[in-house]
Amino acid sequence: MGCCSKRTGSDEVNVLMVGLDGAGKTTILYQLKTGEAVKTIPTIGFNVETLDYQGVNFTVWDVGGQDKIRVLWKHYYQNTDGLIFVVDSNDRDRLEDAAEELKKMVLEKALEYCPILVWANKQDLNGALPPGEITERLNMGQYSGRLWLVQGSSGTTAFGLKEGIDWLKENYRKCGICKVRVNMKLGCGCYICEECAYDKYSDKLKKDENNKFIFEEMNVCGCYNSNLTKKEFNRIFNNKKVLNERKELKESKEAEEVED
Ligand code: G3D
Ligand code: MG
Repeated sequence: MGCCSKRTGSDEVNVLMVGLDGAGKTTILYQLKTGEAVKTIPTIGFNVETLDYQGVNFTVWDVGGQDKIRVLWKHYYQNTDGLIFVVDSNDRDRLEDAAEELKKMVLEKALEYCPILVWANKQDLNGALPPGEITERLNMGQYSGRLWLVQGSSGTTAFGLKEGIDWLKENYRKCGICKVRVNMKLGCGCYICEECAYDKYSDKLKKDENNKFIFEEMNVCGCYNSNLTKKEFNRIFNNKKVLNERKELKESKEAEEVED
């Protein structure tokens, strides 16, 4: 094992579960709970429900029409590893509102590395839209840079709940070095953020004939698994180089302006 840590089942995962009121969050929470009472913490203007379930810490809120208190939620964002959005697949009239609320959460800076699990809930009802249609109505295609899954579920029958949690546990990642959250899995199964990869390994880089960085060693992350693809690291380093060049350009322009 090298610098990158692989996820293990014993890790704690902090998830934020949100959705419009009536989507089924509380029902899901009770469905999951293992005999212990769900702890409800009253706070100013809204309720937060929490539950620890098999190494997953759930924090649950209703969203929608509460923009004024949204600022308070930021206290809870900081340690969030995954975002769960629960949607009532039978409530066609409010799917647009749900899509809007989902987007607000996804765009939160503090949640940018979180995988997004959508529970397309109430699949037990005859009129429920299937997960594929929920995917379209929530316009999930716009989140192409993110890890997301739309999983059919039913809070009342427990259908799809385990699958969703397993997916989240599998898809939340922390950099093996600095522990920031990353959404990139390397071919070897290790995780590392761009910053650490660049800082730690840039001296091992060579440039090819097109002046692009090439990484020469297969076990760049420090593990002994040789499945790592060069393509992945080339992408990181070339992106990083472009970002650095832009930053330098901006700084030199600012310096010029100061001189003027
Ligand atoms: P919320 O916490 O997101 O606001 P709740 O939602 O868990 O309070 O659920 C709202 C209503 O939807 C509840 O019905 C609950 O029983 C129902 N519900 C939740 N999940 C499901 C599901 O998967 N299938 C079906 N059929 N119903 C579900 P009531 O009648 O108590 O308002
Ligand atoms: Mg509730």
